[in-house]
Amino acid sequence: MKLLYLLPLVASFAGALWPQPSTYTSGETVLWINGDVQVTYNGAEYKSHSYRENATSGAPTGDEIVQYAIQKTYATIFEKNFVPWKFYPSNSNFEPSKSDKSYVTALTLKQNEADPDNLVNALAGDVDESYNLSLTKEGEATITANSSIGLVRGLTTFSQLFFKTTDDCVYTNLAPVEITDAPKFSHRGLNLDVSRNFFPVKDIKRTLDAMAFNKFNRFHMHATDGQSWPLEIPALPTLASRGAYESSLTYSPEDLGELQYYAALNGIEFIIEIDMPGHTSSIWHSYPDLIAAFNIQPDWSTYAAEPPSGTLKLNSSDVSSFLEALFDDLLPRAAPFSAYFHTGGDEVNKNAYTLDDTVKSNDSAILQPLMQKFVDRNHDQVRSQGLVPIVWEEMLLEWNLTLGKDVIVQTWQSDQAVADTVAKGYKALAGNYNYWYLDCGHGQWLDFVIGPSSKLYWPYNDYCQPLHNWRLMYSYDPLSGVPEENAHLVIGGEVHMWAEQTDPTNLDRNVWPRACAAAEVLWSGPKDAQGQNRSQVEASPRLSMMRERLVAKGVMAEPIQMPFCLMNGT
Ligand code: CP6
Repeated sequence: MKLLYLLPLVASFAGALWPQPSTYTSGETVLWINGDVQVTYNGAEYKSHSYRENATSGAPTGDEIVQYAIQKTYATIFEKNFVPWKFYPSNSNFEPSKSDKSYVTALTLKQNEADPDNLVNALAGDVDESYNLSLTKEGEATITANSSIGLVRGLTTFSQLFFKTTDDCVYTNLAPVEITDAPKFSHRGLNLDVSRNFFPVKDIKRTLDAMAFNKFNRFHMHATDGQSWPLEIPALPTLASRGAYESSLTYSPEDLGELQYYAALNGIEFIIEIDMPGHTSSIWHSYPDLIAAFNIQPDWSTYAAEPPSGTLKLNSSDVSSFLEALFDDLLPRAAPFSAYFHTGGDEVNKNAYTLDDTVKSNDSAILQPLMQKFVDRNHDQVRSQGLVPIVWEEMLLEWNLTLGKDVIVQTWQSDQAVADTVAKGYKALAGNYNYWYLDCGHGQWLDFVIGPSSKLYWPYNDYCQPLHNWRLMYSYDPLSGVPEENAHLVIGGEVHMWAEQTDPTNLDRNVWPRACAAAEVLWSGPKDAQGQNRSQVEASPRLSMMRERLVAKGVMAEPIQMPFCLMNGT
């Protein structure tokens, strides 16, 4: 037996789990596995899966989530696990001998406690995701956990113990295995902007698959923004029919429900954001009277962070009625799949209100109480559906709003913002844009060309230095600068896929494997078992292995190095 994180690189290829468990010991005994393995789930033999693939109402039960995870573990192990030729010397015969085979005979899943009442909703609280996993040399595998989600996380780890031979047999060479594991942070999220570019349901489902494989547990859908409104709101049908890029590029209630249900099956809470009052110019196409400072050219940047400028008016009863109708429609559909609802609040440019006929001022003394009323109205309605509001950091730190103590503040501009948020007693999400913005990956320059005559240049890339490779993302500490006594208020963080230059053609390679780096920071913690910063040298070959597993699952994660670098002994 050996402690994996103490080993040199070559040996760590053997047990490439991602994210790294809290404690992990393994051996070198080979065990094969096939469909004869007897699976027992809470005392009953598991024969075939029984869960709803999709549901027209409500979230899956804990039992369905585990049954789905068992089936997915089968699929991963028997259909998709990769052949690890990239990790052995060229043309070597690295596969275990097939004479005298021992097998994994039993996989026993035991849940020690009953799930909370509404499991998916309770994901937002403290659903216990810890688990223990053991695999004896004799081939007895056992996963124990306190919740269904814990069993799911354990099954994900279990699937990463196996490899496929070139002739499609499946084995592990790591027995005996002993793992105890629990996440460092309870909120481990990925934010996908589906407004700047549209992402079909199948691309988002693939992203959710890859997220679950990395033990992410929050999908944040940045559902609307200034450039398009893809989210269908049946009570306000013109929002999407006029605001979407094209009539087919929308999420119907059925599409949204399918995504929410799929996320829940994978143990992922689905958080919807309607960003406001800024980032709303796409509403202008259906409700022009609600929007101020729409698409001011050429100096949009006086009024907004991105073209087209435009903001919801700040002192308008028509805006209030509109928001009430919007939330009445959407919140009841959000609530079964999340405890949260994100009301935005980033990058509001005060100058826009000089052109707002209900305000006609950019004076903070006038604007601040109006913004307070605006946010209070929204948050009261969010709470009336049993949801907890999330806001971007500006609402607290720039506008100095008085927020309810339940509100979660999503920071993005600095480490100081995390420290300031928790110093005020609020729960914070981390995700500093200098580290965890996935859009800053490939040297993009955004050249907005708006209309035939105006060539507008937005120096977006200035924010992206240095470019965000996985090592930079891996070096981010969500607790940096946060005093020990406030650390418990940092409930986790999110990586962000802003989609100005990302669409389905490059989604996978823009997100993966860099988001894996954040997943490990959030699950395993920013420090290693010795309290040191995580070693990028240790992580690098392990991340390459994870990347191979993602590719085997059909996720087009980009390579972080060539196979030559991983082939020991070449
Ligand atoms: N869109 C929205 C964006 C950004 C934000 N909100 C953003 C800001 C700066 C950078 C990247 C993205 N594109 N709605 C900020 C939260 Cl560098």
